[in-house]
Amino acid sequence: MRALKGLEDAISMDVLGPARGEEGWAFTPKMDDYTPDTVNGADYLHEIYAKADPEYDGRASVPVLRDAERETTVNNGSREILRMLDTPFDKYATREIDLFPEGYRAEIDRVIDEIYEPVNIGVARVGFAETQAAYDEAVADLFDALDYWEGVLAEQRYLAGDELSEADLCMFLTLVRFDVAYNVHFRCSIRRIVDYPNLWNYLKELYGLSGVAETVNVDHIKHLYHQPVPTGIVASGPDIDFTESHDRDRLTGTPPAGASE
Ligand SMILES: N[C@@H](CCC(=O)N[C@@H](CS)C(=O)NCC(=O)O)C(=O)O
Repeated sequence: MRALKGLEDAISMDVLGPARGEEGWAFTPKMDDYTPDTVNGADYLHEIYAKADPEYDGRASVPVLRDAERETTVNNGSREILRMLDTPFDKYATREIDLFPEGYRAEIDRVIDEIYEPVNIGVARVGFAETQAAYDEAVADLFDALDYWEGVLAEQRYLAGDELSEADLCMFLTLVRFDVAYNVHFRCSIRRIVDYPNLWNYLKELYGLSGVAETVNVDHIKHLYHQPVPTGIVASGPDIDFTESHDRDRLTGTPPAGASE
């Protein structure tokens, strides 16, 4: 959202390292393309939560949106942050893109709700299943949902209709990690996204939108998801080329002008 709207100058971004030790997420600026905490100079994410609320003893999760001037956290919910960047931050956007367009709003929220459990959370339900029965149920639910959206995307360019929306970004985040992480490490292995003609072409179209490719770091994805393996070995494959051409122009609808230059 930050890249699509051209909000990079309004909102800086720090990137935590992949490993979570005893103190949770850490800033590891000496490792490849991870950054220091440029706002508070913290070593650990939990320090940032404590700064906003010294009594806080819950999980310190990412993403977290911070207010650098007031030195506090604003929100740590990905869905709400996505909406904030799209609407209240719109006045700072340098690209004219509305991913919550009038006329589609109810449908966008319905789709975001519909994909959240089986797809966005579904991959983790599969990956963290502790019994065969729990795994079997979770993996079936995940692939039922992917099969369903494969059918929708055969007829429709985007998840909520002819217009690119926040729902597509929610789906993108799971799809772009799927083959390189969830399929390998979380045993989401019935099919890969490249095996679904429509989901794969849809994923390539989203990846190709202006600014999006720069937000995807496959090494970061792999190091995050593969690192619980006791040896610390990161799998080298699969070799996925998100930059191959896609076939989505066969359907009605085009991405917003600012996103497809
Ligand atoms: N409600 C949050 C959940 C975020 C979340 O679970 N993030 C994971 C990484 S994708 C995390 O930070 N986990 C660390 C932990 O649970 O300790 C959201 O959807 O934004």
